Amino acid sequence: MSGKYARATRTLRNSLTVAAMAAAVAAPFGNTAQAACLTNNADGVGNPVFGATVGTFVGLGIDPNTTCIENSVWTDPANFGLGTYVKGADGFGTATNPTVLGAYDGSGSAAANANGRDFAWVQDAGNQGTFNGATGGAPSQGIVWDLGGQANQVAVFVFVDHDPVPGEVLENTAWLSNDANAADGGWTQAQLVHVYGGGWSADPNIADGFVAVYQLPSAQTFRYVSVTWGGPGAIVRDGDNEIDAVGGLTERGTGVIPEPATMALAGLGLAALGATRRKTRKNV
Ligand SMILES: [Ca+2]
Ligand SMILES: [Ca+2]
Ligand SMILES: [Ca+2]
Ligand SMILES: [Ca+2]
Repeated sequence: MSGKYARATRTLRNSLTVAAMAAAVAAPFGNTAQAACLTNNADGVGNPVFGATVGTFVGLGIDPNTTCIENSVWTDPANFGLGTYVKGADGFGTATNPTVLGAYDGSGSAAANANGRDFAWVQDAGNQGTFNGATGGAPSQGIVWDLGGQANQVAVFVFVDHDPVPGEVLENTAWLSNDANAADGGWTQAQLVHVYGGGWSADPNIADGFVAVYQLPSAQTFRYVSVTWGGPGAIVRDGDNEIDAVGGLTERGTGVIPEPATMALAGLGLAALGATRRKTRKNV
C-alpha cells in the first residue's frame, strides 16, 4: 500500500490483457476435489498469471512434504462458518475487478470487509517485533476474529493484491488463543499445513489467490485467531498483509461447533439472578 506497492499495482494494471488470458487458460484446474499434493519443483501452483511453482514455495522455505500444496479450489467442509471480526485491522480495501490482479481500491470498512468472503479485505500493519524468532506484527495487535467455537485449524482466505506470488500472498502468521485480548505471549502459533492453489472461487477470479490452512502443532484448541503480517509462519515479511476472511476448523477439518459468547453467558447469568430476585421479592 506504500509507494512500491502503488508502482507494482500500476505495472500489473498494464498487464490486464495478459492476466485475462492466463485466467481463461487456468480454468480447468478447478473442481478437482482431493487432488494429490504437488511435490515436483516444476509443478505450477495457482493461476498461471501468478507464475508460481512448487519450486517457488520451496525457495521461500516451504517443505511440500509437510505443507500440502495443491491446485484445487477450496470447498467448505460440514458446519463451516466464517469468523467474526473483533479488532486489529490497520487498513482495508475492496477488489474493483477480482479477475484482474492488482485491481482494488480502499473502500469498505474493517468489520464489513473482514466478515464476508467477498474480495473485500483487511490489513495488518505496524507493531513490528520479533516473535518466535521472526520479524512481524505483534500477535496482540494482529487482526483478531472470533471463530465461534474451539478450533485447532484456521482457514485463511487471503486477498492477492499484487505479485510476487506466493510471497506477497502467504505473508501471514496465524496465532490462536482463548482470550481475544491476550498479550503477545498468550497466543500460540499455528503452522501452514495446506495451500489450495485455486483459492475459494473458481477462475476467472484470481484475487482470491490461495486459501491457506494453518494448524496448531498439537490437539489443543482455541476460540480466537490473530492474523499478523510477517512473523514465523510467513514467507514474506514486508510490513503488511491482506486478508479477505477466516474460518475455524476442528482437528479433523470440519467446522467448529459454535459456542455462545462468554459475555452473553455472563449476561444471561445476571439476568437469571435478577429474575430470581424479582420473583422472590414478588412472593414476599
Ligand atoms: Ca500483499
Ligand atoms: Ca480462483
Ligand atoms: Ca506485503
Ligand atoms: Ca472479505
